[in-house]
Amino acid sequence: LPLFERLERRIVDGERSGLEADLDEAMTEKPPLEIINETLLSGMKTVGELFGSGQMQLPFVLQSAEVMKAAVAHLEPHMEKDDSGGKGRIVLATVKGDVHDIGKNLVDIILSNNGYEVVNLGIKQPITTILDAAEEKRADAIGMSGLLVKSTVIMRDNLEEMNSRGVAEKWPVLLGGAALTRSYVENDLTDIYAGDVHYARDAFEGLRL
Ligand code: B1M
Repeated sequence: LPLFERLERRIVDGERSGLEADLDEAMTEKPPLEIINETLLSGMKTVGELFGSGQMQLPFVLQSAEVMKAAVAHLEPHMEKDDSGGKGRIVLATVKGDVHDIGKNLVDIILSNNGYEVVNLGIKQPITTILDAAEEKRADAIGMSGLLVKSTVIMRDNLEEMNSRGVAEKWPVLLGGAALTRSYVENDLTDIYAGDVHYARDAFEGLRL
């Protein structure tokens, strides 16, 4: 297969050996972020479709996710950087009950490389932990990621909790993840929280917001 098709295939097949060499070659043709956006994410999309339609079993999805993570880790040092952290600080987490973290970690990379300081709490984070960290780190914003439909409900609960704690003035909230839609966030969630709530379709929209 040609290089970029081969790379995409590696994600779908969860094929790790030779990955770094292919990525190095790819970087002679395209910047790392373009490789992620155009090639690797396209592979993950196929994985999602295969899994969703019952043509791929969970252990193979996990393998694909691991190859995706290894690829991003290999590309990350080659990205253009403003890692001053001077633009502001955001606490980032995947919400309670949800283990998906590839998207969240991409958001971390994009923000960190563009002058923001990111406190990445990891996966399955209850709102109390998120708020404690935001308080302790004196964060300027909170970002929540979630890919399960169930996570969209958790986000709603989290915003309710934040509202009842009266923290709306302190923390604007950025929400993202495949199960969310712009209309759900803008129609159903913005009224729950007296502070700003924004939906980001991808990491770049997150950065812009
Ligand atoms: Co899971 N999974 N998974 N999975 N998985 C989905 C989400 C699913 C849609 C697959 C499917 O059925 N087609 C489905 C959810 C269905 C639903 O809720 N209705 C699903 C399921 C069912 C499950 C399990 C329940 C399966 C099981 O156990 N039976 C289980 C859940 C466990 C749990 O969370 N409690 C599970 C487990 C897993 C793996 C562990 C195997 C693995 C995750 C590994 C990992 O993340 N470390 C996995 C994977 C890889 C997927 C799919 C295939 C790919 C997700 C991914 O990484 N995409 C996924 C299919 C899909 O999403 N369509 C699926 C690439 C990533 C870059 O995209 O995270 O959307 P994404 O991020 C994007 C944007 O959304 C945005 O920016 C990114 C791009 O720039 N974004 C933000 C994300 N967060 C943001 C935050 C922001 C801003 C933007 O600001 C804060």
